[in-house]
Amino acid sequence: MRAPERLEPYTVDESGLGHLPIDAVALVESREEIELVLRLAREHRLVVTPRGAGTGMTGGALAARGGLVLSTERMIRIREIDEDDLVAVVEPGVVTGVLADEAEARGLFYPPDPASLALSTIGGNVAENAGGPRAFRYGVTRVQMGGEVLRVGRRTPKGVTGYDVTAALVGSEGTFAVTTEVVLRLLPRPAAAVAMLAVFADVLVAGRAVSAILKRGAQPRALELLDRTTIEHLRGHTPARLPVGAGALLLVEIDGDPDGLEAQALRLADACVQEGAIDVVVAQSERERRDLWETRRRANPLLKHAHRHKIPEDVVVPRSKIPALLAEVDTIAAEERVAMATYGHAGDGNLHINLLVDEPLDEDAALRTRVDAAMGRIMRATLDLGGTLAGEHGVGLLKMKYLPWEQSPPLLRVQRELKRLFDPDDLLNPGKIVPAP
Ligand code: S2G
Ligand code: ZN
Repeated sequence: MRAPERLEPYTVDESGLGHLPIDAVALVESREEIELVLRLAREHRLVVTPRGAGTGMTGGALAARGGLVLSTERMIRIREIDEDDLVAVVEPGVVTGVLADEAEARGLFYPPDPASLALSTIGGNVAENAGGPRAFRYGVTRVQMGGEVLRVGRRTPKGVTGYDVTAALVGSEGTFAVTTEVVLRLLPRPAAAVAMLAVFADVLVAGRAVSAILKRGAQPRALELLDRTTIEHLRGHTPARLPVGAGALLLVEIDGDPDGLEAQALRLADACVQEGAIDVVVAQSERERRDLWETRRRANPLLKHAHRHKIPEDVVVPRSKIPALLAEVDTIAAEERVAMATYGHAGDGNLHINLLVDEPLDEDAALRTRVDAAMGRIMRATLDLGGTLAGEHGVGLLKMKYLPWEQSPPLLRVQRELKRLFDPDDLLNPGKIVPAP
């Protein structure tokens, strides 16, 4: 497909990096077509960028060097759901939420739940290692550049045969190979789940409460933090009614057998109050619970809609360091005069610090300098607190220049060698993740 107006949607993603031009798009429908495209691309030295739904946040699906976008959006078959072995076999274009619903309809559970699950695809989730660590991935089938098929992983619950090549491929952001089939582990669907909103006057108190709640023995399946700026962007645009004047919210969810759950929820609510919550609102129905998650999932799109630029950070710190990071973010926002909204997966220590800019960045050099300085200070603060620079959005283009801040030259060299091994001609999604030496 080459008509410019039809190419346009494939030149942009959710990173805020803008439109990166391409020459054509291939809408592949089978592994054989992927093999053919990659073989021809290698013969004609054509650069290829694999793409799922383009919901990535760091430019992984953007064409850094033009060429062909290989879209798997038409590969949407759920090949198998094995209810005995708790395994699903899907094509890469299957939408995350569709698989989750299919599993749930069978009394099973596919845990990963990126906020964009209504749009994101399994192939993209695997490429970015998104969707949280709760999903156990058995293995992926990928096609390397040049069309050689590599079947890695296994269907059994356990196996350590040979090097863990699956681990190298999952999260390789489409730079090592193209996924043609994914084998995923499913879990039995928990009998019930209870979600609650703990309301705090101040985000630092909420930040401190995260590790305190977990230290009390609660094992929530999700523990999200939203700061005041995020809450005010959500207010009025979401199904759940948000408490007026909240300085921060913790969205906490537990699951398990119905009988023990109520007592567990009461203990959890009590722990939140002990740790400074001024109120705790427990969802009274499945509908209210789903509304809370729909509300949380709208943080990214609503913030993006409200500002000309929303630059999404995705850093991770030890949970005990969340308050220190939040305090540092406040200082950086004030000193660099850049508005910020912070929300995210506090239970994993993973916070999305979003820089919010309303003037055109490419027309104001002083503003660009302040924004770059703010981003750099956030990265530096994260590393100084013993953290890491990407929790689930990957590195792509957006974070590439910061990778050497966190990783040593030998480690960067190993990753360049791995890239050369899988893609010797540097034609598959080149110019991503590891900066040139
Ligand atoms: C979130 C946004 C990415 C997505 O809201 O947790 O990771 O999946 C961010 O929309
Ligand atoms: Zn996230």
